[in-house]
Amino acid sequence: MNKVIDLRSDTVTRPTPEMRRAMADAMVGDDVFGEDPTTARLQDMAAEITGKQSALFVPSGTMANNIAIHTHTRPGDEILLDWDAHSLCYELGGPAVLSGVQTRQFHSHRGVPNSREIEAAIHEQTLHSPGTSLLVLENTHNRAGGAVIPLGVHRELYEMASARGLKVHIDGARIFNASIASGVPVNHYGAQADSICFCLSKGLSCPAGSLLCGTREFIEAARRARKLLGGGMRQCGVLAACGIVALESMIDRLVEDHKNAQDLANGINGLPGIKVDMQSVQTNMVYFETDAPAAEIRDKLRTHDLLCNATSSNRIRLVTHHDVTASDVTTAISIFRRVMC
Ligand code: TLP
Repeated sequence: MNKVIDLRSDTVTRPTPEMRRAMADAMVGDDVFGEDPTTARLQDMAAEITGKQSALFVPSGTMANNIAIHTHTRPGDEILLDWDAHSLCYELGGPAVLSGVQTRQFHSHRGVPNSREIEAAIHEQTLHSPGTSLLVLENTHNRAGGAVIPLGVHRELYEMASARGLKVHIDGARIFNASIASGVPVNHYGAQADSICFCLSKGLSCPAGSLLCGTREFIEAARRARKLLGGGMRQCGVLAACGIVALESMIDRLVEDHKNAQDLANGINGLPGIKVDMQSVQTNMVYFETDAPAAEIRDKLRTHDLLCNATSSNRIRLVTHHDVTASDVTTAISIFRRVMC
């Protein structure tokens, strides 16, 4: 039987044998009472790695973003985010539904926003306009091809936003990919935001969980928001144990995923009906434009046991991850040749 090569997302990664052992051995308690030692340890590690005072374990990246938005804003505020932000495109209107805020969008170039454009979009609160209270950034930027926002851009945006009284939240679902690709330690990104979250359940291969990091005061408020959203978990040390393994041993290997993505992009770019924007291939994602309908190509690839994601009518996303080897990439390229040529 052929191995199914699943390039739909790095979320499909399964826990490693070491994670499964750590789950079995984890010391646990009731984390809603603050009594789960394994979760407490993971949170301490997350705070340290992001350079923040405190951290909170939450079930998903979506919840981390929504808790951050809820905690930084008041209903009726306006928040600024990229037209292609995950929070805007894939979170079911969470900012409006859960926090009562309205969004204003800005464009970015390969995921990199322009500080002047963002500043021009800020509103002071008046009798007529809602005040802008939060800027949400995403690094790496998913719909921009997994592109990395340079640290200097974060610095400029944070200085500008802080001077204008805005908070800044970084959706760092894949901040470790950004860090490995750029050589910038995660705490340097963390220093350029009021809050930052990251996911354990993507390239780091955990079954579930994200960490939201910020000041002690922010995290205390975020804990209440987590409870409100039903995200308080009880003996979640079994999940946190995987997170500890991930932070200790799964970060450096992301370089392999990045190399595999480069090889994959090089291998398929220029095949009939496929165009990859090579400059956007910076981490573990390959997005490409298709001449034929993307869904048609996706369905053909599936018949060869190659899974991918059609993200629009003529765009497909491939994501490399722990469960995809270099030899899977070679196989994937030959399947593409068979289907496209
Ligand atoms: N992204 C998923 C899908 O929802 C698109 C994926 O397969 O890439 N921020 C970013 C930048 C993300 O890419 C994701 C997940 C999230 C937040 C949400 O994380 P989860 O799925 O844990 O809620």
